Amino acid sequence: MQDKKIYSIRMRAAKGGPHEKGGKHISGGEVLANYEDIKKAVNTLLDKAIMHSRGNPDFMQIQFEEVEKPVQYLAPLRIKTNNVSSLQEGHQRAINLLKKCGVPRPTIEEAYKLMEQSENSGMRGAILLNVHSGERVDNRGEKGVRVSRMDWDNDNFNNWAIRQKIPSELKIKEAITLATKVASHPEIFAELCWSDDPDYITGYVASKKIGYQRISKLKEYGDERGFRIIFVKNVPNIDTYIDYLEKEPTLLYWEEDDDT
Ligand code: WAQ
Ligand code: MG
Ligand code: MG
Repeated sequence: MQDKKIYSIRMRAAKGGPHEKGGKHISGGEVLANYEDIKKAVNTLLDKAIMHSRGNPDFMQIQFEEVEKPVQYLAPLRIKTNNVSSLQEGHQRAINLLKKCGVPRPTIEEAYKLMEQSENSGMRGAILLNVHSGERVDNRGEKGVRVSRMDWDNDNFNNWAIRQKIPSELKIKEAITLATKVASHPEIFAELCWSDDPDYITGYVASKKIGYQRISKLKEYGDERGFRIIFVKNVPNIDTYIDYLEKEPTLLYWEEDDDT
């Protein structure tokens, strides 16, 4: 008999000891799977971290747990690629897109200030910023808030990628899955992200309004600083965001009709 329960499988890897003992973040990952696919999922996560451009980890944790809440299904955000010819043009594009999402100029400046000041030995999660005041509202420090319990079936993603003329890469699948989950929260304005992998310079701005807008250059090759900033409306209880981001099980599903 087939077991219809689903499981959240999560991985984190660091170098120089575990994250909580000051180790450098190397890689993290999250997958949702049926019981019979847990082995495959663990392997995917292991592969992701064991040969990583940020270095070889000396600490790794992979854990799984049953998910009890019902899954929400979301169509992937529409994708657009903005090709830019310089770092400056990339950030200008990002700033304009954030403005389109309703993020005020001073808040965007606060976000950039925060990133410039950051030591960033490697956050593994996202920073939540109050969209109106520009203040950081999560209290997760160097850890940040890790968006979790989300996935997108490989075959469905591959079909989507072929149709969009986008490379079928795990990195892109993960980023769109995360961005779609984040953007579907009614009180989240926008997300700004670029990778902490030194060999990956494409980043994005995403929201329900503008979709997933890739920007071909948001940092220089070799730079190991990456960020994820989520611009949120001021609400009395920040835990409602954190609970949604960490816990709400979410699967993407694309149908050809979604794009017409
Ligand atoms: N939840 C919250 N924050 C995260 C998560 C997560 N699940 N995963 C990563 N982060 C944060 C963390 O602070 C990392 O330092 C930063 O984001 C970058 O993570 O071509 O690969 O996984 O369309 O390196 C975007 C462009 C790639 C893809 C982003 O980010 C494309 C990427 P990375
Ligand atoms: Mg990642
Ligand atoms: Mg990374």
